[in-house]
Amino acid sequence: MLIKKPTEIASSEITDKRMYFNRRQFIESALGVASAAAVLPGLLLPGAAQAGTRLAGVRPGSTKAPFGTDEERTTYEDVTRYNNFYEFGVEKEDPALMSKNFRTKPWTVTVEGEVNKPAVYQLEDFIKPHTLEERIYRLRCVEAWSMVIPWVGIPLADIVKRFEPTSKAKYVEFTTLHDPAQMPGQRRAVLKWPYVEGLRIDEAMHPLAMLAVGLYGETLPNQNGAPLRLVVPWKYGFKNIKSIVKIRFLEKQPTTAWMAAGPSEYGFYANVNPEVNHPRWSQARERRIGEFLKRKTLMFNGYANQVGHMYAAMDLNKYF
Ligand SMILES: Nc1nc2c(c(=O)[nH]1)N[C@H]1C(S)=C(S)[C@@H](COP(=O)(O)O)O[C@H]1N2
Ligand SMILES: [Mo]
Repeated sequence: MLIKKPTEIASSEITDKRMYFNRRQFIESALGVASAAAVLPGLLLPGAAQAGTRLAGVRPGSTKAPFGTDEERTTYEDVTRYNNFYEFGVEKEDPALMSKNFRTKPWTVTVEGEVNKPAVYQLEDFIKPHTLEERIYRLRCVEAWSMVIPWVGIPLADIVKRFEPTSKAKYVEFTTLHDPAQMPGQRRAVLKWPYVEGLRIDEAMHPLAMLAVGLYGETLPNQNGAPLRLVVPWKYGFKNIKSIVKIRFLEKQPTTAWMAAGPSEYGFYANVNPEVNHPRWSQARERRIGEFLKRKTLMFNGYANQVGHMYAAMDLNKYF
């Protein structure tokens, strides 16, 4: 009997997600097992989405652009079961399954480099001076799917100002936790670990950029980047680095994990741009997770009026 492993099931990128999960459930029940989840102790089945803890004192979100949208929100179920988080596996359902026991307490955030106030913080102290806000943003993955997610977090500009960057600080670099014991994906050289991302300082100061600590009013589920992740809605999903332990201010542009993995495919800027295709596929359209027909991808993911000026003098074919 030929047993299909989840990795051999038709790609979840091109198969409608509901069909994909139904198919997986069908295969699991046909086999009488629940694939990896059955043999690895302590893991949840896809049926049991991991919930967060309710966040208090959140300034409520708006449905008005640019800090909100009246587009239908992607369901909590889809937001928390269809993820990219290679530290927990490369399949879309892996992060929800494999991050269940990930420890996010205690958690420290190191701020260093070109700042007057470098520091190592416990996460609670890092967050404490700020008011949490809800913002409903589109997330557009480079793989041509998208979601609408009500994030809870802090404007990144507020955090940048608090640490007082020096005049040499031209870029901000973010680093994910490196802990192969907890993050099984890091035991394989899929990417150069730890995952690193970066922004130009003016991008980091842009009012749309935020550091998220929650979604749907609750703390971030592990698979979504608990306890702290970046959200830059005008850029492809991979800029939205998860489980951040370090923020470093730099004079020179950092090399990000994806630039190192494929410099001809992933640039530093990674602005959503329907006119510049990925070398292997078109970026003109996208599938909103939960919908059937594809929609047109908008310049800067629909945030062109807000962010376009930062790139006005740049050739976006070169600085992709
Ligand atoms: N550390 C880390 N951050 C990451 C990734 C990753 O693999 N590792 N994947 C990125 C990609 S490709 C996307 S599309 C988004 C997905 O975020 P979500 O799963 O919360 O929707 O996370 C980004 N952040
Ligand atoms: Mo992505």
